[in-house]
Amino acid sequence: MNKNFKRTTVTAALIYANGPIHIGHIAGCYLPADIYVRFLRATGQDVKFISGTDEHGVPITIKAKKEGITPQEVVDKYYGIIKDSFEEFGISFDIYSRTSNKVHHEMSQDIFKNIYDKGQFVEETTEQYYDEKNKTFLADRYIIGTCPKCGNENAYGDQCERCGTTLSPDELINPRSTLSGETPIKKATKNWYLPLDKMQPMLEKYVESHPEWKTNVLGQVKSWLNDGLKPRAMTRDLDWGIKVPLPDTEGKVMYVWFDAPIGYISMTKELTDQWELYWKDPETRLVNFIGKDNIVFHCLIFPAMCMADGRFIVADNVPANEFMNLEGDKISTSRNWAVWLHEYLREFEGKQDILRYVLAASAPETKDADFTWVDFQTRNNSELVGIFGNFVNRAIILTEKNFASVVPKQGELTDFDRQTLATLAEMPTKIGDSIANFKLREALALMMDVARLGNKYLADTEPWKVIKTDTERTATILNIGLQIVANLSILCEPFMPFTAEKLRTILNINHLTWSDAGRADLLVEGQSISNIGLLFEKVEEETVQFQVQKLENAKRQNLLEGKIVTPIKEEIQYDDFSKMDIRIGTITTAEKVAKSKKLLKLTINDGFKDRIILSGIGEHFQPENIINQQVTFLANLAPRKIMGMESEGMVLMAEDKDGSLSFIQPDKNIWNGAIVA
Ligand code: B3M
Ligand code: ZN
Repeated sequence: MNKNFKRTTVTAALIYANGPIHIGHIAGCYLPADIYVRFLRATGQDVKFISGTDEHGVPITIKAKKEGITPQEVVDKYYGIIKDSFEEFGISFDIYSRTSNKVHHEMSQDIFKNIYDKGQFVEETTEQYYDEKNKTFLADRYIIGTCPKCGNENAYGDQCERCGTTLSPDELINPRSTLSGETPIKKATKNWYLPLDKMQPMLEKYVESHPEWKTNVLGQVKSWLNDGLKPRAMTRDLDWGIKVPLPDTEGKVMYVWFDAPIGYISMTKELTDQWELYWKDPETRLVNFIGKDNIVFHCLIFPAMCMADGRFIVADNVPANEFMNLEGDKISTSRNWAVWLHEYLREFEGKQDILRYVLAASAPETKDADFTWVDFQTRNNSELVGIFGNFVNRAIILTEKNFASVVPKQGELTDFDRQTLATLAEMPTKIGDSIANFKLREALALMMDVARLGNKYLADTEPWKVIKTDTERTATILNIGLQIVANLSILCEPFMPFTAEKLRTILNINHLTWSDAGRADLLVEGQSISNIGLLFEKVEEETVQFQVQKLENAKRQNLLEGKIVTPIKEEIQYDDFSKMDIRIGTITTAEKVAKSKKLLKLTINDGFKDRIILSGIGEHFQPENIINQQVTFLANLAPRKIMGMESEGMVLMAEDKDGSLSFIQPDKNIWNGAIVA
């Protein structure tokens, strides 16, 4: 970045409005973007922070089908949930809008039309899969078939979720429509393509002019370029999306990845009359924050669109993060393996900054990272409570106790004071440089070093001891301590805005900017401060347990939903079956077998006598709970000796998906000895 820019347009990915936000989205894209923007604002730069929901595309129609509601209802529902949770979490967008708005439709059609009029699209007629019953072309996700790589019979037209292979619908063996279940036919359709193959030299030049991009970003982009770009259709045969502004295009809409990035522009237009400055002036710097799955769209396809259109600037940087996993496992919406932001905000009211801190501290900047609840607890308890909170609290309490909550006078400085303040003075630039280079973990660690510096300063100067002999010196020490707190209120703001706000309330300040940071005269002598209680509280063991349990429940639920029914055994004849004598009996006694966890000794009234059956159900039932239950048992199984006791038959059980056992019982009480046939 050797150019001097006048202003910055920062965008954060337009997430599909088909589900709520989880920590993976936040750590990957929205929190880094917010930290960056808050820093730019604090340094007085002209910046607009744009985001919203992506409300088109197959992900929306699939969700609608699943929930049995219309696509419009889907996007209305999730737009609200997403917008509210971002706001409560302190993601400071200048606008959070949606691609269903009129201005967006108009802008997308204008850009499409312009590219078309300039002759930049290539028209091509191809054969696509068509569902005759539903009279519709099938998007990749609506076609399933057998994966040519692994044999999974339910692979999608774009990807096999079992082996991860990227597919095209033509590669599927035995393709079927998910709408009708029928085999689709091939039908000719015309679409408009962006000739990325022809644009490759231009795109290569663009990418080469940005050697400063993150390695993970450049890696992906270069691998696409090495493979050779192919023309990509910018229209689709679908009914949900933005109408193609050309004659005779009934039933066609824009490809969702054509209109979605245009959303950044249209939302800026919604925000301000000055929008053209933020999109057309070459002295504007465009930065797109995204997750790694959106890299090619932002680094190649969207720039190609802008180049074909000719009116807009292209990204100067695309600081994409890798993925955040959860407790060692990939975050998955469909498996409910996630920490949902709206749930966090409900369960941890007023504690946005803990999650902001933990996610920023462990963000997947260069490689995938892992969120665990234990780590959440540790970082809170030992870093936020133990370092940051502890320092601020000590400075405030000591001032309250010894100087009636008034900033005391800064007298003569010692060498140690000067040394501490010199270190402090260097920090704002260091932190700022790290943020400007998208090294947010590093920046956050440096910010915490300021709190550490404060802690060490108090520990070394021991004002609680000095006060007994030297009030003047204590005044100087606490003045310096409070100046460090004031510095923290500026430096922590990009990361922990709620904490910064509390610090400003405590110190009664509200006018400081980044350029003030580093100074030791931010608070004036005699200014009063207020003690508003602890800045951070410990996260207790129960809280962690509760969250871990929630995830365990999700895992169990998945098991239930995902378990595959065991194949039917080999065929038998009626005679094979009729050899078995299956009866109904009643359990009259039940007791645990000594030295065995699994075995219960059951007495069963079989209509003739009491028979003993040893059954391996001890881990599933308490003996006292099963007395008088009627059960089904195999009566003519040859007696077997188990742990020295004879077992006369076998109680029949059914195992549920989660491994729990169930007796096979008649639906009314019937006579013991009844034959099951
Ligand atoms: N909606 C994909 C996603 O939600 C897509 C991003 C668009 S950014 C312009 O991850
Ligand atoms: Zn496969």
